[in-house]
Amino acid sequence: MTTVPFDPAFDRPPEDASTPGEHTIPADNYLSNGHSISSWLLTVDHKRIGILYLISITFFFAIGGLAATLMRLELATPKADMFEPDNYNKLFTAHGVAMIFFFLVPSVPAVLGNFLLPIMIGARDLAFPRINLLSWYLYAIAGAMAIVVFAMGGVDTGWTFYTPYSSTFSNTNVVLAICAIFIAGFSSIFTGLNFIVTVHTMRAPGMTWFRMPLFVWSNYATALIMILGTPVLAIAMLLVLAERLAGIGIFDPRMGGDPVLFQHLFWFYSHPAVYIMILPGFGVISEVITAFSRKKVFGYSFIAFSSLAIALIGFLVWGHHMFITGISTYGGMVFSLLSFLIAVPTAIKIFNWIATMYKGSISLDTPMLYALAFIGLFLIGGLTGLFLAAMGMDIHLHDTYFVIAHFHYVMVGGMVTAYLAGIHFWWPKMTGRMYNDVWSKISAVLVFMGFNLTFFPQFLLGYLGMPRRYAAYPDEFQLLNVLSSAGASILAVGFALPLFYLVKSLWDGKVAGPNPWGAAGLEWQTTSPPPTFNFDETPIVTQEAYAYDDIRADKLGLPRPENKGHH
Ligand code: HEM
Ligand SMILES: [Cu+2]
Repeated sequence: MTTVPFDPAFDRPPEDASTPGEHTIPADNYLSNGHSISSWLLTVDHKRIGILYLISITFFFAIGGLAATLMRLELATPKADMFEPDNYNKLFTAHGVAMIFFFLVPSVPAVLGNFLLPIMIGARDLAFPRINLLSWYLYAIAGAMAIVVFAMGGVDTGWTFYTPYSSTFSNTNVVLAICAIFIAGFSSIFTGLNFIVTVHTMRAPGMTWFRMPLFVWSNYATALIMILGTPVLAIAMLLVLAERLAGIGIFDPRMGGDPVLFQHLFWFYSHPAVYIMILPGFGVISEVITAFSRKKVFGYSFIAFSSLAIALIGFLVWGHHMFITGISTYGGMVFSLLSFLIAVPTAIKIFNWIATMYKGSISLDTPMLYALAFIGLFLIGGLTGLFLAAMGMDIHLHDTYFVIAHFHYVMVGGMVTAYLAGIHFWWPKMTGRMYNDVWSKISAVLVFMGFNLTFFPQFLLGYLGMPRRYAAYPDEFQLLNVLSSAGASILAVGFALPLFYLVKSLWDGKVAGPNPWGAAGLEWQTTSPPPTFNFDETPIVTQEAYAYDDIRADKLGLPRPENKGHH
């Protein structure tokens, strides 16, 4: 491979790109195309639907965040002094339901995936624009039902709805909550379907499978899980309804049922679903790391195939949530081994991102700060998953704060951080404007510090034996709990800040121009914000993804380095 000399003009984002006056917002763009309420609520433009999701999931993030704040306040002292234990149960259920089903599952796919996937493959829209709108309406109806449930006093089963409590004993509004989750599930099935058909049928000329950006690959793998896994959740939920309303004896042992059956069905969806809640984040990180290292991604096909491998193996490990339910020791061993196996494709990704940065020309803009935070935090989350996957260890740690810390490191340290990386990376594309650089960096640092202070002590608490889901605890756990609550306040500030400077940028942000980061990828070749049909002419793709060496060579008037990768 010929080498191309380092060029500072290329290797740093062009300073002038965001100078006012250099660029203007294009008169014809998807935002200027209609300002009435109905032009939004009846839109079939994937970009507008992405924005509808952005607003609605932010709302649920705030609700889930409010519940979390109240929990951390309660846990600042050992006694249950703010909430009765049963109200505390409702609080963590509201937190889990809002965050998982109404924020994290739709976050990257429904907002960034909707907005970017068609543009990244050079398409005018998703394959089924009306079904895309239907997905959002299903989400909105389900969300409204969830709000009604919370307003009517909430549910106390936990987000996992374990039987026989949910099917027989709980006195709260389980029926409506389950209906809400059932409907939200269909929203996600339709989104997955749309992504799969779009990737198969709508790629621009020259956009071969192995030229697709890794963000598209990861959303494709996610879509597979959405359409294969979510129906199982829907059925499990229907069975709980049937049991609750008609008492037909699926989960109740008195009628020949088996309560553990529910856990099998629930985790058969919900373990793969944790990959719905991380794979799209992996995609964001692949894009951000390459763009801010100015280097072609290392091991493109390994990253692409590892997403598919994770989607596949993810369906084989659900039993690691059930080691203490009395499954057979041999069953447990198999689930344990398979869970170790899934760490392999995950580790491949981390290795490849680090190799991508190696000898890259790195610039520490806000999206990159979030991406670097992601790598560190997700690594801790993933590795502690292996502790839990070791059966003997899990018997000690199951249902303790160690588990809470593990999944928050992957879900918040991982996916939420990736979501923020993505929002900060593509915000100029979505809105045409840059946000405040200083404030965004401050918020990235606050999120990182606040996050670690909140959740690291929870590993220790769990190891020391503090169980999850209680409003009160013995005095000796107070110090670590106070640290955690203090961290949560910092984290809350870190999460609230973007709301202000991002919204403010809509009025006074510098005009971004088509490609403020100097990044590769079709989305940077159209205007910011893009026109309604994304491109004035259908793009013809002649290069691999992330051809930073080619871009640099073109810029310096040198011959392009020979491509040794895919075609
Ligand atoms: C490296 C791969 C991973 C392994 C081996 C792993 C392993 C485990 C194990 C064994 C448990 C059960 C602990 C227990 O209840 O005793 C668990 C819980 C959990 N993990 Fe992971 N995990 C991994 C990655 C992830 C990812 C990527 C996510 C989400 C993005 C995630 C989210 C969760 C959640 C939500 C729970 C607990 C659910 C609950 O009981 O409420 N994990 N993990
Ligand atoms: Cu799992």
